[in-house]
Amino acid sequence: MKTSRRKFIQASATIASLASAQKLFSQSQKVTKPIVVSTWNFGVGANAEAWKILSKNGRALDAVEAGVQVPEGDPKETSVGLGGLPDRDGRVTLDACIMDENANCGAVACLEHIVHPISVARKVMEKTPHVLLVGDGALQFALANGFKKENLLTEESEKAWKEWLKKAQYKPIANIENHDTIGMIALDSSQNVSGACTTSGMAYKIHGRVGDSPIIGAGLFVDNEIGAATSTGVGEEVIRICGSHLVVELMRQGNSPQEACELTVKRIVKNQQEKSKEIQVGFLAINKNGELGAYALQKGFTYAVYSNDVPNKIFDAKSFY
Ligand code: SD4
Repeated sequence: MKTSRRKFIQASATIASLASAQKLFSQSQKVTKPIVVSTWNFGVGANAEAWKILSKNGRALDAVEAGVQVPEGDPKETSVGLGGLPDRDGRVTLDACIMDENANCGAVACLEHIVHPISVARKVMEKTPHVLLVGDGALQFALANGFKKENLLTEESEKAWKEWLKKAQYKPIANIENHDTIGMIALDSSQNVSGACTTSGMAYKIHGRVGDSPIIGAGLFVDNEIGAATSTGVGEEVIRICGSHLVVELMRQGNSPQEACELTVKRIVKNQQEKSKEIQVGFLAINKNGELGAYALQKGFTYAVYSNDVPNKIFDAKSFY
């Protein structure tokens, strides 16, 4: 009796979620493809580069790689690539991942000396049977694939680290830099979705610490049937809930990207009532209709949008607190 009732409930739930998923795709909204969105204000420069590819009917995958290379190569951006703030030992260690419309994905974590970890991640995806390479193995792989070994610690970042050493307290302050990890997701004119995420991670972390950004399902997730999501903020809290995967699965169940981002942030609040008041985490999502969602724990999370209707503008995400 109990079993058949459970089966009935399960069947009804499946029918309900199928119905809402269909509702999502039968909405007669204007599809504003191509579209590219990325986290924080520096998303504008990155979007502009991605748009060069998308506007010529290029592939979303190529667009997101080219886009996030912009902050990676900018020594003034202290949270991504060259010029990223180091770990507590003064070492710049980078995390990145990339995912395409066929669920192919590649990632590197704790990679040193390479300006464009996103392109190493793409090589992992395309040239190896693996998804994630870390540390020295990732570096050796990069060098074997023609990447150049460089010093990523700029004078400014070294100075900031030496200042930090005076107290040596690891205490991330929400939004303090107002430009952190770049997560970028795009829908191209062939209706394919891809994403990229790259960062130097939390400044002054323990050497070897890896955040959410290179973890498929945490910092980034793409499902070409549904859409994509990416995250920024304190990566530990995103990993704990498989954040970006959760956003995409909530969209699959019929939620809009906005609703999905809000439900995901609320999951963090539910799990970490006290801690969630102090830290920042933000999610950004798009679905196959070109609809957007963005939501964060705290005020101050911004994102940049570029489409035919929105010429590369910065928006403020709504927040829980
Ligand atoms: C990390 N999520 O390493 C990254 C850092 C970040 O805003 O996005 N900071 O946890």
